Amino acid sequence: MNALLSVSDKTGIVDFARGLHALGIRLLSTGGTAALLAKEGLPVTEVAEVTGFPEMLDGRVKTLHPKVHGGLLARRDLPEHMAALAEHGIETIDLLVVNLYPFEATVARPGCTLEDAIENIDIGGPAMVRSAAKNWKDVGVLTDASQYAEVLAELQAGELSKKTRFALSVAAFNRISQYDGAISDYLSQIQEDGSHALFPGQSNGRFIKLQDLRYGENPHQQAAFYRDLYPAPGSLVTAKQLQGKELSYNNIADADAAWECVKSFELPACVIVKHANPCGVAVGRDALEAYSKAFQTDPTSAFGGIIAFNQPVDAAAAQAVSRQFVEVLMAPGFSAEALEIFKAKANVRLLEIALPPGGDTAWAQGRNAMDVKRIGSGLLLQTADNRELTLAELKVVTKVQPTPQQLQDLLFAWKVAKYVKSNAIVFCKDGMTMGVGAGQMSRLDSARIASIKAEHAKLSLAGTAVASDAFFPFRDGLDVVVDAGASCVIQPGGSMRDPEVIAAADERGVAMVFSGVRHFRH
Ligand code: 93A
Repeated sequence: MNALLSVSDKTGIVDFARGLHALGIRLLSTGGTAALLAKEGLPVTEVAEVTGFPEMLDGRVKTLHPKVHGGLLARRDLPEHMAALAEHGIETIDLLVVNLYPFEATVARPGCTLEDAIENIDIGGPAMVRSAAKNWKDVGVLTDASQYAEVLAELQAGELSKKTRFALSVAAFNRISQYDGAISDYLSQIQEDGSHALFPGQSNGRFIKLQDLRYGENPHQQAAFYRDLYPAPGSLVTAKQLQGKELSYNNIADADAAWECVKSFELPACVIVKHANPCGVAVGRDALEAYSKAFQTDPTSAFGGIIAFNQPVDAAAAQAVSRQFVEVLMAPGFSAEALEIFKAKANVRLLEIALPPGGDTAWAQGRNAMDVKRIGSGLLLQTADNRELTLAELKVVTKVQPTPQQLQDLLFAWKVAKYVKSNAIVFCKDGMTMGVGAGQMSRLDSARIASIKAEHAKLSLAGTAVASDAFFPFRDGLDVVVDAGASCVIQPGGSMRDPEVIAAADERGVAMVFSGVRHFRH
């Protein structure tokens, strides 16, 4: 019986080889491995001797030879195969022990050059592993030192079982797949001169585990946090935690919702999120004003919220925020005084996160190009809802024309509604939310809840702008928001009963614009 040993990581190989030798197994090996075994006093035949070819091209070609691959691939149950081996003077190789050039460890080293990486792509090793693993019925293949003890014990007791050989083959293909994955991941993110390629901002279907989480949405669920291999700049996973307790599953989900919303504004903005919905959104002159307005929308819900800013947090904003119970606070930066203020609140999780570069593409907006939703044994995939609305796209459908101020409020309300779970009804005025109705099965109930919330917050909805994420199927939805105080409305339009709803708006003397876009969010 012949065993071929060719390992980069030489841990445990001498003892294993000694065990094989004691069983009368002949040892074949490549340069470095052979030298080590010989030094330890083991009889070993160099592969170069078997092939009649020296190792060449700096070791790039060592085992890539029919004498090796023929010996690994021949089916022992086929007389033609065995005759071919005999004809060409090839001996079977029945046990293969290979671990590969350390590609993963090489590219993980800081300063690794493209040349280093390329030289550490093993070709002959994986080729042999594939040959042996394909021919698992006749060949045992070991790809990791952790397998030596068990395999040796089994050989000492007789021979490798079919079950073991199959398990070794599966493990071998898994290892090769992992190895090739590492090569493809590394090469995909650099350019031919070794410099970093631009991030595509799009998942290539591969994720890197950032951390295990204490638990999932609930304590009885296990959870972990993964990021795309190449995150878009300004996306949540690029955030740096400056202080506070470890992020929880719900913290991360809510922080994402808050960040997605706040970075869509150009003016200084603040978004407060609870259970994935914004419960307060506002723009202002500065962080403090934006926060104060956002907080007013729904002070009750803001308790324990996730707060996001799209500009650095200064001392004044930090002072104001630190008066409330906050789970996570995220911003593109914090002044030294702001950091000092939060030092006294060690539990508050502070996340520093750079804004995306900006532009038209999902990548430039720090967004995913695709949305994925897991369903029972399947996936739903869609391009992300990256649609932004401009003033020019609005279509006034009523006799009453909105004033420029109303148009501003309508666009603001529309922007917020996009980040509110459907059915979404959002009342706004002067760059702040005045009532948010989220996640109801009936649009009417969302409208009612929004006005109840305004009542709780002691805000008047008189003269507000209201956004509805989808059209009003009947006039009743419009009546509810106008009864609550809205003086102008934005909605996609497109209902069979648009004429009825427009007539109702005219009858009630409010302005209504159609956006032509729907923003369901589930
Ligand atoms: O350069 S290779 O891709 N060309 C080969 O023909 C070849 N054969 C085995 N690398 C090759 N190997 C690898 O060499 C093995 O996978 C193993 O990692 C390493 C062992 O070399 P040595 O025994 O000289 O230390």
